[in-house]
Amino acid sequence: MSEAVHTPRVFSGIQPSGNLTLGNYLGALKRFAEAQENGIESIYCMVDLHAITVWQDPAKLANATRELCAGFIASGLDPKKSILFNQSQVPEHTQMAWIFNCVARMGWMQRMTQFKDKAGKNAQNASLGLFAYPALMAADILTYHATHVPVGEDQKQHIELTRDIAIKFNNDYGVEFFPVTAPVIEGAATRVMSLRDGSKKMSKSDPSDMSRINLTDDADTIAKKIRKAKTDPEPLPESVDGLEERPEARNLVNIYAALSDRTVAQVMDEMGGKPFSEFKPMLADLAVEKLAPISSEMSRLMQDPAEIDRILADGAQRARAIATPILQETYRIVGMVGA
Ligand code: AQP
Repeated sequence: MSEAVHTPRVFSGIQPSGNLTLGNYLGALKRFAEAQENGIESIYCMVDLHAITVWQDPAKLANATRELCAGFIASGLDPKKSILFNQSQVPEHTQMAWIFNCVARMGWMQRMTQFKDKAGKNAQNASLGLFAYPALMAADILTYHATHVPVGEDQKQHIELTRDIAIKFNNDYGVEFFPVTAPVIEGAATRVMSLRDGSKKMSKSDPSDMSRINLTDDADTIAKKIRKAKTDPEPLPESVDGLEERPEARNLVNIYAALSDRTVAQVMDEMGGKPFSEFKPMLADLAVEKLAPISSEMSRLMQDPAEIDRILADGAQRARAIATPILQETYRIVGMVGA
């Protein structure tokens, strides 16, 4: 299967499963906005159907979906240049997901670390949807023949599964239909870690609010969370190598680098040797400077939910115009009468 036959197209999604975090911003939203001017058609989805793989309060889910859309726009995504919509308004995703449920193998799904992490010790009680999640994610991507998927490091395994599904479908049916999608994992903060535990990723659903910075946090809260972030007692090392065995220090330096659009080496040239009592306030100031305008733009946009709904409906219509013929052709390849 040659990727060259497919026109470049970007797809990525975010779950409306809580407040957007600094991890979502640096690992996803900021990079989406930066890529906007590259001329490649880009489709961004609020994946509400993924969110309900774990329990979501219905009223909160609707609000989180609108807030996520506001977060995309406040981060710099222009809904005229990119397609922004929520997944449940485009039924082709779930239709395609069923086909992929029949392509993916149980053994592949059982290897997914995100399922193991989220299901925890009580896997028997996890939803079937949580287990099937990666097949729906493959459908999200491949229903648009997307060639590039910008994501954080945590999603790499799911993109590899998407590639396996595309390759198996193409082989099974003797076609060259689905592209073999490439993950795009770039930048200094592709894996932002929890502020309380440098071995865990920063996550919307972490029970501790102190573990993350939310895009809606005010300046005082951001400063407090950074001040209280877990670190070791040593000052910052003199060079990048010295960060190796120090996950919490490395995390804060990565965040500083990503927020200031510099490399980790450049940050270390300036900050190397500083104690945390000096570095943390500088990081807090930078985080407030970069996040406060996003947060206030999000609250402004949230004052007009009808306008957000209109943007999502318009995006869904444009998304369907791409998805419908690809699903139809998939059905035809599989042998569905009437397709
Ligand atoms: N900590 C992170 N560092 C870098 N990138 C991250 N992303 C998420 N957390 C980090 C990236 O954000 C995009 C959307 O992720 P998602 O919300 O769809 O799913 P997730 O990875 O499961 O994110 P959360 O915050 O951990 O949500 P919950 O807690 O609901 O599961 C993806 O590109 C992801 O890589």
